[in-house]
Amino acid sequence: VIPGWFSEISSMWPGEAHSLKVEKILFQGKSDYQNVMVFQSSSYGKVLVLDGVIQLTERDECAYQEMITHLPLCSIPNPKKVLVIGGGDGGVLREVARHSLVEKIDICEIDKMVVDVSKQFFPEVAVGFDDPRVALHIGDGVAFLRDVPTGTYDAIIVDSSDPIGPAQELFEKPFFELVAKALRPGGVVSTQAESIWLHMHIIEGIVDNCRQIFKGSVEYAWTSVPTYPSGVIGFMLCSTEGPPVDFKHPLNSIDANDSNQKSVRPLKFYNSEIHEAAFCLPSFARRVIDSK
Ligand code: AAT
Repeated sequence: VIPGWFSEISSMWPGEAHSLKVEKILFQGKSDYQNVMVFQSSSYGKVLVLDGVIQLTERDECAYQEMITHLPLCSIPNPKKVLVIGGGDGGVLREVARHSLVEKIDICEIDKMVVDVSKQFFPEVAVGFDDPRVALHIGDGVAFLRDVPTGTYDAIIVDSSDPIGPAQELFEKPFFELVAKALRPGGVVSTQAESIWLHMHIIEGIVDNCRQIFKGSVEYAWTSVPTYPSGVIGFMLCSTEGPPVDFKHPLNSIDANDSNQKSVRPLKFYNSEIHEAAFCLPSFARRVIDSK
């Protein structure tokens, strides 16, 4: 450990640890679920850390939040009801809110401290909570889904932490079954699905489960996030049986209906070209995913 630097050390990426220089620690607390820390870094702005793992930095959060949201929402004609699981920083809400056809946005985050700390230290991310369509539920995503009536949502976005800690169940088969049940026919889900460089075994398991459960499309996409382990992170995109969904060819252009969001910054990362490119996989990953 280098004094004055934060190093992200975890058994999920043994033998490597990305480091950021710390200017100042701004918050440290322990919630019922995890250790919560915010620090000012010298090169990536403020950083939110849960149990020693980076959840977002001001500089590169766009690459994750915009992609996990617009990949699913730009792939269906008129998303109206959207559920976010996790995502207590509000960044995914900010992105969902750009879609003017959306009428209702539920969010189920397990840890109220994440929400409070984000509102205090990350106003440009937590701005997502200000949208009048948003309803916040504090609780476990699995328990929340059990009570959702069949076919409620057009889209579900699972912005979850890694499968060590409170998010473990969000990577397991029973959770994906609940997600499928909560979606309307032809509804879509997008989930945080780890790194092709580090977690091919986890991805293989997710793909296997999803092919059994989602009878529409099942695809893996990825993006570049310099402060996430290995610098990349992926998403599982699936649709339920019903009107077919072609994730690789977006049919909604977000840029067109973005203009009514004057208070929110313009898109930094997402566009239709990068949407299509996100589904191109290196051969080693393509082989594993197609073999499932
Ligand atoms: N948008 C920032 C990126 C995240 S945040 C993940 C969120 O999921 C956290 O706020 C965490 O409290 C919440 N969470 C964890 N488990 C559950 C659960 N069971 N139900 C509801 N919310 C949950 C993800 C960063 C990925 C990091 C990659 N290394």
